[in-house]
Amino acid sequence: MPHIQLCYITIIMNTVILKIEGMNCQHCVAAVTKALSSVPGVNKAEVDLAKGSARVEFDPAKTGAAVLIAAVEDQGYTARQ
Ligand SMILES: [Cu+2]
Repeated sequence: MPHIQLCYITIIMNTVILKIEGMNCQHCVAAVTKALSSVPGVNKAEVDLAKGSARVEFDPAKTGAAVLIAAVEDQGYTARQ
């Protein structure tokens, strides 16, 4: 019988909702989504124009809310948790 060892790597994702001010069209949504998605450790970023918010799923070992906020503010928008 072959011995098969399975190795499970568990990554626990955190989710944060950011309030974003300054978005007024789909171009803004695309810019914010791209900025958030480019942060190392971000798994998923969903930006909602109507609500003025972003839901970001990230690996807390690699990044955090402050980094995400900085990435959004780099694009000229205001973000807070
Ligand atoms: Cu815009």
